[in-house]
Amino acid sequence: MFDRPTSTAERKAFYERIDQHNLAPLWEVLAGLVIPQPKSACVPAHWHYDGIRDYLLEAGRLISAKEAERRVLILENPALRGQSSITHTMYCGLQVILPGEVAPSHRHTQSALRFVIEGEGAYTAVDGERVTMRRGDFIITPSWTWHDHGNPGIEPVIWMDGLDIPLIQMLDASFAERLDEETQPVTQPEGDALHRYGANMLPVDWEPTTKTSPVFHYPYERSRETLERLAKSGPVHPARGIKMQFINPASGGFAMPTIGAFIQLLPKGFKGTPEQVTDGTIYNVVEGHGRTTIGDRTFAWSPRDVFVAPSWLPVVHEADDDAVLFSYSDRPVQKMLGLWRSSVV
Ligand code: GTQ
Repeated sequence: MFDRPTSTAERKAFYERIDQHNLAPLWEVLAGLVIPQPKSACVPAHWHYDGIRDYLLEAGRLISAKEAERRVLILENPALRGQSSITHTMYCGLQVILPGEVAPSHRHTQSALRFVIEGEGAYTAVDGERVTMRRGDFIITPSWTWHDHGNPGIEPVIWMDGLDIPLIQMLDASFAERLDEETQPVTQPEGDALHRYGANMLPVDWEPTTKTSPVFHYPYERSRETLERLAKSGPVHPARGIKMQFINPASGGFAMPTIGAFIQLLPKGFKGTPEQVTDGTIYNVVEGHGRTTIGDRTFAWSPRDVFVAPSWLPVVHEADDDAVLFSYSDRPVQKMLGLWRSSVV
């Protein structure tokens, strides 16, 4: 869109002189800075769960959850190696906790989500309340909330961690601290927040004090039933199937201000139309088999796989059987700033 001016010996000499003063000419770089449409440095990528699971269990023999603080293998975008990023704003990891282990209590300004992939019997505690993690459950640990994980059960439990680590890093706004005790005291019975705030009612005198959802557990059982019913009654969106976003019941907005999370059902035989969105999106397959084409790459996925679609590359989903995809992105940030765009209206 913007043309780069021709270079002359005189101009080059000028650039060299000003370079010593930490100055640079905009007209030499403008075309690469203000581009007509997003061109992400991130690339589409797909991780087969079967391939990662063995490494996770191997990590389980190599280091304890306590020593590691969090025993996680980070899924790095192949174009962003070494940056602990799956997109420019989002982090993704798979965390494993073995029977009897505790991942100690801490809090940080980074917001986190957990999406449970395998195993039962572990819990995450958020600000005094424990939630038992079940496959497909979506759990949030909002910015600056105390959280620890434990596994009193009998099998390894594995989940996906989605955090806004790269975004917070870009803003230089990271604060973190550890609790003196390994596990935080339990002050509420299990399920309290979900009943108190998540039943389409709010306590009559309750006012929000944070920008995050007072509900921190979104059980799969509920979201799955909703998808099932909506798939029967339709309409099915041509690109998205039946797609819902997890909300903060106190605001109607996203559950956390920096990370948006979604769940969608693609009915058996679904062949989607392309959609481009400005939020690079991380997907986790909950159920079913299918394919997603992202730009010029096609990934054939199975349950528990993770794949990532960078900003603005056309995404096309196809499902062989009824398929459910969980996904997350920085959409709330983009929407709040008036930047989010989709090619589909
Ligand atoms: O569980 O608190 O994957 O603090 C990375 C950083 C998980 C966590 C991660 C974290 C956590």
